[in-house]
Amino acid sequence: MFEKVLIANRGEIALRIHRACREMGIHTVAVHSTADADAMHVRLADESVCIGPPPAKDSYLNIPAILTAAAITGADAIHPGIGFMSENANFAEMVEQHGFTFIGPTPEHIRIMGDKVTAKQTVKAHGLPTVPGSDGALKDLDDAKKNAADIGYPVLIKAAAGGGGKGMKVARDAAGLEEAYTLARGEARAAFGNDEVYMEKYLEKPRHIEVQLLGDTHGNAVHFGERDCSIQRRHQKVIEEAPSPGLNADERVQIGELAAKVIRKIGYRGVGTIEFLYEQGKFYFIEMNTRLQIEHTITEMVTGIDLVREQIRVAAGLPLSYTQKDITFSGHAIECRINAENPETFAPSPGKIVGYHPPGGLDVRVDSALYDGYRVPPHYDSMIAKLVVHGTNRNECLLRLRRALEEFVIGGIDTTLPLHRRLIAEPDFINGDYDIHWLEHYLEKK
Ligand code: MV4
Repeated sequence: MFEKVLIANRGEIALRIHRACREMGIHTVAVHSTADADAMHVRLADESVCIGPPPAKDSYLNIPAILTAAAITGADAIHPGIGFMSENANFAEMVEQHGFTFIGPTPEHIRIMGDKVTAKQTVKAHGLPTVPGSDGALKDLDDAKKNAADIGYPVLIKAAAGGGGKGMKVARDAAGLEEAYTLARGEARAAFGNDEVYMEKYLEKPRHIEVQLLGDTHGNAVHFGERDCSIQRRHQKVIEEAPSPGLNADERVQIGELAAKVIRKIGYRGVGTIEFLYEQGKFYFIEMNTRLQIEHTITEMVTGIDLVREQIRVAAGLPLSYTQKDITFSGHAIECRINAENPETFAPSPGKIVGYHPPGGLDVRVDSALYDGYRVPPHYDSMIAKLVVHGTNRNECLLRLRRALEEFVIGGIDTTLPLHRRLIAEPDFINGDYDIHWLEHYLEKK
C-alpha cells in the first residue's frame, strides 16, 4: 500500500480523500493556491505545498507544480479528486512517467471515454444500449441530413469532445438542421478546439440515471447500483438520490450487471460511472465518467462501502474487497449540493462565513471544508457543502432531510439552502415524479 498520497484538489473532496487515507494509515500531502492557504484541506493534511496563485490554471491545473510537489514530499501516488486534473489523460500519463501512481484509470481508458464517439462505439460493442443515431462522427451537412432522415426528428447534434452540454443543439425538423449543425460545430470548436460532432435521436423527457462501477487489475468488476441525478440546472446537479424512484428492482439489477460486464470486458481499473438516459422503461447510454463523482456519497450511504478506500486499493494493485453478492443495498439516500450562491438569482456569493452550524444526528452526513470564520474564495466552484441523508426508506429519508435542512446554518454569505428547503417540499419531488427538465421548469414558473 502507498505510504504517502498527494491530493491534487481542494475543498470538500480533498477532505474526503484525506479521510480515507488517514483511516488506511496513509500520510497525506495537500497542495494549495495562495488563496487557499487557510483552507481546511491544508490544515488537516500531514504536509502541504503551495503550488501557485489563485487562478486554477496557475495552481490546481499546473502540472509541473503538482509533479514537483509530489517529488519534493516523496509521495508514492497522486489522487486527482474531481474536476481539475481528474479526467486529463496527459496528466495521468505524466504522473506515471515521473514514477508516481495515478489513483484512477489508465490514460487509455480516460482517452477512450473522453471522446464521446469512441466511448459510445466501445460500450455498444460490449452490449450496452445506446441512443439511435449516426454511426460515428458526421462527415458534413449532407451526412447530417441523411442521418436525420433515417433517425427521425427531433435530433440532437453533440460534440465528440463534449460533455456538460457544450456544443449540443436540437433540430426539431429539417428546416432547423443546418443551423443546429453549424452552431454545434462552432461551439465545439470554441470550447474544445475540436469540431467533430455526431447525431442522436433527441429524447424529450428522460431521467438521468447513472451506475456506480469499480474494477480492479485482476479482472474483477462490480456495480453499486444507480443514482438518479435528474434534478439539475444548467448541467449542474442540484439533488441526487439512490435508488432512483423511477426504477424497479429488476431494472436496477439488469442495468447494473450490464454496465459491470462492460467495464470487466475492457479491463477498467478504478471507480467509474456509466450515465444513461432513461425514458419509458428503456436505458440509453450517454457517457462514462472515469473518475470519482461528487455524489458517490449517496451510494456509500446505501451500501455502507467506502468507495474512496476501494479506489485507492485498486490503484495500489490490490483486488476488490467485495464480490457482487457482498454488495447489498439498504434504504434510501439523498444529497443536496449547497452552493455559495443567491438562491434566486444564482449569483455567486463568496465571502466570510459568520456562524456555521452543520446538522447532525442519525444517518446525517455533511461533507464540507467550511468552518466558522472561513472566507469562501471567489476563484473556484461555488459548491461549499454536501448534505447527505439516509433513511430506511424514501419517506423516512425525506423527513430526515427536511429536519437536517432546517438545522443547517451557514451565515455571512448567500447559499442555496433556502432553495433546497423549497424543492424537497414540492409534491413532484416528494412523489419522485421528475425528469431532467423539472428543475428548470420549476424555476421559470417562480
Ligand atoms: C441527450 C438528451 C436528450 N437526448 N441526448 C446533456 C449533456 C450530456 N451529458 C448529455 N446531455 C443530454 N443528452 C439525447 N439523445 C438530453 C441531454 C440533457 C441532459 C442530460 C442529463 C442531465 C441533464 C440534461 C439536461 C439537458 C439535456
